[in-house]
Amino acid sequence: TSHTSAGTVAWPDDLAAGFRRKGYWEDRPLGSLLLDAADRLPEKTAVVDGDVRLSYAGLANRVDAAAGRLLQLGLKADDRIMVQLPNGWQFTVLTLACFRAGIIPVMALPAHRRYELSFLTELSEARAIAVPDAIKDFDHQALAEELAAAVPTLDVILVSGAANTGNTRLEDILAPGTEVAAARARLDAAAPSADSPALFLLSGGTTGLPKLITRTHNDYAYNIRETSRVTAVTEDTVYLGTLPASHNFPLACPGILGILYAGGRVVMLPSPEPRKAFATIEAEQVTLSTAVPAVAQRWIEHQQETGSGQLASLQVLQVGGSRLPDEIARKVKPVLGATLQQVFGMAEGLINSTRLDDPEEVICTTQGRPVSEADEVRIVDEAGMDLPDGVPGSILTRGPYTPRGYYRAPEANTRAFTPDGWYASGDIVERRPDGNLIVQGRDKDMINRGGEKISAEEIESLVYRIEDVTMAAAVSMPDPTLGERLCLYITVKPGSEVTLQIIQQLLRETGVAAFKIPERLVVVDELPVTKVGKINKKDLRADIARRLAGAG
Ligand code: J2J
Repeated sequence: TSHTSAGTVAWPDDLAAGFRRKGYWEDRPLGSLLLDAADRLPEKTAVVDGDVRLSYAGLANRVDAAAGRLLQLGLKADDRIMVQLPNGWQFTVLTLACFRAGIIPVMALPAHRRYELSFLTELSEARAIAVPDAIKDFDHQALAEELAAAVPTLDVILVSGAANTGNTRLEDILAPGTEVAAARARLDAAAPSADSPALFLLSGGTTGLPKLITRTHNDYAYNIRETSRVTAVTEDTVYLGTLPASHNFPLACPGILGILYAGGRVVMLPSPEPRKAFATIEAEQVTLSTAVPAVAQRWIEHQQETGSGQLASLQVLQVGGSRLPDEIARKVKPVLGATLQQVFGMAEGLINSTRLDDPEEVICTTQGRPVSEADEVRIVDEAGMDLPDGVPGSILTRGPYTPRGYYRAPEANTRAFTPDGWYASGDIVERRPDGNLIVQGRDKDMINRGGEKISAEEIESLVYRIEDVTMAAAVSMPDPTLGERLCLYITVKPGSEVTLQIIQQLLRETGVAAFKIPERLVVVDELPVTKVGKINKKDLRADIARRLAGAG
């Protein structure tokens, strides 16, 4: 039987009972859990965003007041709200307010555009959306209005900054309240079940359409506790979050939520640009931060160029999201002065990491091991047979914070999950005899552009909208800064011409996130195929690597 809302796949009852018995699931909703520190440390600073500094008492007050106002707007528990906000205090207060009220945030990225947002709004049947008024020259508010006109369920638009008539100013919703104790008591009395969905994360995506991952209060709280433990988070931790906060890694591994749970301080920046990030690390005495390999590399280069003393407080730098080359890993401690923690995680659950006291060899050459004793990991061959240590194969995983299926995606579920609940992430992994994992590659059709995931199928299906394109294949090409970029191979109708500009223009007009737009086009007479008649992407990846090497 399912304890969670329709469309989600619950853990089998006997397993859920075991998770409770062993203390993995504590049956406390995230909203109250994350505000525990407000009782212990009311005066301590919880969130810093530029000039804004919120104490724990101030945060708790705003969160409860905001939860009350969201309910007054007509939203109710289990309703969905699209959250597309840059890193800032508003993101944090709104997310916690949603947890308090049982309203489910759908964690969209600031980079998403009409294509992704309309799909996600429809899939989640979102009733509300929270956006900034504009970022740079992109009018997020206008897009939200367009979505509300097109999607029947969507009728509440919350705007951070200058709200148009008819929309609600997000900062008004997130303002402090006056009757603190009463607001708290009301919310406590109506708290959501810890088995219910707390949030929707976006899948890195291998299928044609984006997928949503339901994370429950129970499973996400456990994710936060275990990652906080292995990263040694305490009240004294000062965390700098510069990656988009709606990603699982900076949100909860241990991230913003882990640091608030421990009573530490969260400092938010909308970008990892090194000058600003380093100045902030010094000003706030940051002890922990999170990077993708491309950002770690930029920070290393910036530090080598400037020789700044700004990083003295930084104790740990977590790096993950894509494979960190060993030679960059080896520079982290000597150049940045921080202990490297490699993290191989996924929004679908399983988090692996190196431990802070691991030998340097483990820290610099592996992606670590599962954070929880309850994580099950198998490395299997193509027939699903277990492989011995040292032999790379496909990773399968199950556990108390790895859900059993995507939201409303029965077909994707049959491909990504085995009948007995193992999630196949599509990564090719070697397990060493000491238990540490090394990510050797992947057998999923995805491009990992500096940690941002792009589904090849999604891009190809959009490119087929161009009449003159007869075949299309999106593949990764090697890139010295981002690791991979997106290259598109096509064949076209005889006599027709399709250029990179035409394709980029189409995707821009479709409203696809900029990071998914192909950066190089190769037009060929014929695409190579495998023995079973599928496009041979291995050959294409080799071909573009050869072309790039030749050009360089
Ligand atoms: C190689 N590939 C990696 C690594 C993720 C922590 C850290 C990362 C994510 C994340 C996350 C990798 N080396 N160190 O959610 O909490 C690739 C794998 C994986 C996919 C998941 C977290 N770390 N990857 O990246 O859901 O291919 O989560 O299956 O965005 O990223 O992507 P995503």
